[in-house]
Amino acid sequence: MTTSKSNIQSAYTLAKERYAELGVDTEKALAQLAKIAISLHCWQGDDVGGFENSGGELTGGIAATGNYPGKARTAEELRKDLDVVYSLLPGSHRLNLHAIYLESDSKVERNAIEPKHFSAWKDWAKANQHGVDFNPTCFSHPKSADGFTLAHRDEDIRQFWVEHCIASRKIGEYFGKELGTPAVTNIWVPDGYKDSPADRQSPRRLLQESLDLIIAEKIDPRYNLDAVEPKLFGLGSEAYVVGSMEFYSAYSLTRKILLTLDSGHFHPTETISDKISALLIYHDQLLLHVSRGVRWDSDHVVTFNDDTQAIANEIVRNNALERIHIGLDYFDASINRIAAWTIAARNTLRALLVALLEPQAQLRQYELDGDFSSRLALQEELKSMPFSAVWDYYCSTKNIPVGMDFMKVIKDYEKKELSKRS
Ligand code: RNT
Ligand code: ZN
Repeated sequence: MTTSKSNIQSAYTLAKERYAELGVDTEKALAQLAKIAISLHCWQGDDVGGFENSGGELTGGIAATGNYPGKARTAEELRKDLDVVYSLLPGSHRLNLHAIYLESDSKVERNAIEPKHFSAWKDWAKANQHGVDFNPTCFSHPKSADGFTLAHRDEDIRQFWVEHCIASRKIGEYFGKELGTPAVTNIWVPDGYKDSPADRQSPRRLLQESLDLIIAEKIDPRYNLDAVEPKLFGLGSEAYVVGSMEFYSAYSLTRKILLTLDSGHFHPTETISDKISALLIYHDQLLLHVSRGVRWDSDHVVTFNDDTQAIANEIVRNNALERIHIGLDYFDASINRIAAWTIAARNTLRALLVALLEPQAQLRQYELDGDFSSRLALQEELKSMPFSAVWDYYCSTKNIPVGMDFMKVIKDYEKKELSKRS
């Protein structure tokens, strides 16, 4: 089934000419693509379990369904799995870590986490040239059991989570310093109500107060960038989420921090792609959690669909590759977890490539001329341009498996490694 090198090369030569006819330089597009780092979310590898060894279940209104065998049980296994994923992706990519992925011989409270608990991650990231991003874990914990954390009415509980988030920013700073690339530390809290609250504003005021305490200490943006992530609803917070889009949009803008857009966090027909151009007028930088919402779930594996393409198009059309941090966020336990990571990351990169191959000048000219028929015609023609020949060539030049070949590597690894895990 393997595609021969010469077929890849000749398909590319033809594709290059087809794109050149449209005024698109495929080599330039590939050079730009090679510079993009996607941040892989560590939590796909073990169903958002983490290594606190508390045996606690996943809470916070998110859920990983499925019981596919072979999930990582230790940080070492998770790193091993990630190595396989990175080996199947062209380019050099980042890792997005959650606080519960710390390593320690004894129990460490969330508000007492320190850089030293992440030194093995740092060594591995350094050795493999991965930048690292970070997240406080404000869920799956007794102090979040009633669904509230930073917006809790109890001051002690709020304070606990404030301390956890401050500690997390310091870990972000540590990674940034050690690795020479800033960590984006993203705060997402589950706080919300299943049913209609009597008072929608007080929790939001508390959240604002807590966040202000968290970001009070300035950290050099060369090392750490702060981000906040809104959401519309979760399991058990269907009627009300404290950290809504309006709340965080205004918060992040007034505090000059990053806003995170998760594609699964809006109304089912609402897309994040259309928000990008508007937000970039006001925000220096954004963080994306590329995901796929399906009915009640906001975290399915990213496919190569219209939504993913529209997100990639907007990043490229707004010339924002330097201003938008691209992370993935989903958790699927029903298929091989390494395949879940790889398929979605490859899809995201492929969508970015298609975006980079767009004849922007021509499309804009049609628009300025009021020739919307040609604009539509070209947009539709582009959908069947031979971008896959460019993608295959790109993978092949980077010595990355082409086509379904990456699944062979995953199947082998499953047999050799994953099947031995209970
Ligand atoms: C939850 C948010 C958040 C989490 C991770 C695990 O709805 O999307 O980003 O998925 O922090
Ligand atoms: Zn998210």
